[in-house]
Amino acid sequence: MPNLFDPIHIGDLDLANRLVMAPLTRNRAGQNQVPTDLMVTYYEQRANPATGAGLIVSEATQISPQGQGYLDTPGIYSAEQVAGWRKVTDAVHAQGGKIVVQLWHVGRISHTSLQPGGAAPLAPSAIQANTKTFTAKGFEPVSAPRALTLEELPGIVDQYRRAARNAITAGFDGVEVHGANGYLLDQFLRDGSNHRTDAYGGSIQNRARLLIEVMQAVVDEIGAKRTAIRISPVTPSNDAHDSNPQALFNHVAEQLDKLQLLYVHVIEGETGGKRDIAPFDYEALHHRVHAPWMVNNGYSLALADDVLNQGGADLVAFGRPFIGNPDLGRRLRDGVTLNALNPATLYGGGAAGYTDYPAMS
Ligand code: 8OZ
Repeated sequence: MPNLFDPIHIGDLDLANRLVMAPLTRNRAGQNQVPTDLMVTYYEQRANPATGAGLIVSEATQISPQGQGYLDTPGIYSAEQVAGWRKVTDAVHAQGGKIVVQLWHVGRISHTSLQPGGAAPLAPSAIQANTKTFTAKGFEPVSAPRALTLEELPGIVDQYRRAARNAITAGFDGVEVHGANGYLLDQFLRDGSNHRTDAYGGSIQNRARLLIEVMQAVVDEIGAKRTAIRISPVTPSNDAHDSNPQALFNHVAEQLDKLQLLYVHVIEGETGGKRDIAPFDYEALHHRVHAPWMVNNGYSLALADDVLNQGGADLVAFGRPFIGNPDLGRRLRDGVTLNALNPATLYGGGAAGYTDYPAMS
């Protein structure tokens, strides 16, 4: 059975190893939400599979202006943004690396100051989330959202489709649709945030409808071999909650299986927190999906090798450890102490705490 540093073929990609850099929001995009040269350096530092990741998942990237919910996150809906991302993907590929972009619509996790025209954020239902976001004024409660109309939903699907096309133009190896952490697609899935009475609310099938339509549209646009998804069945992030996550995600897994995706990425437990926050049978999902299976959340090298050895996953994503350690792969392989990350420079700022963490000499 494989370990973390064994190669794997997924879709049309040859990955040098199974160590994935998880998506990490760092709030360093430039004017008009365009990726900057500093971001090019940050990804380039982590891209060589001999020292860094076998695959990078980009930070969450909004598919439209309405899809933004935090200050200075990048977009992938304008030509200028696509040109900025092209520099990132060229730099990653020059290092021998691979990179997919995470496509993001925050839904209700936003603030009027970040929305076009100061409008209310969009959501399945007009229910304000009990959480905060990061705006020009610092951490602020998210704004009260308005419910999307039935007529608006095809437009949302189309935003994902166009963003996927832009991702290919920008040189990405594929896309990971952000279906996790209480953002728009997860808001539709869960009965805590979706009180709709139309074909997109009520039953599990109805609540999963938008997610599956988005996945089908992206598959139709760029192909299943370049399309992946991230889900987080039990995370309480961003006020996400559901009365029966096992039944909900068993259904989602069955629907996703039909699409023969590049991979399915699952956050086990509370995003960035406890792995055992709620009982959940992840194997029940894994058994339903034949696509490559990526796991995430609090993995050590030993835990990663265990899950790979036991056939419990094909890929393991590491998030926070990649922030302080551009050469995380080499450090794990050689048993070298990891750099600690500075929490003060996680979200926003410049090179400090971003591109200045040292690699081993
Ligand atoms: C941390 C801060 C802001 C956004 C997620 C995109 O949780 C995020 C995110 C994380 O998926």
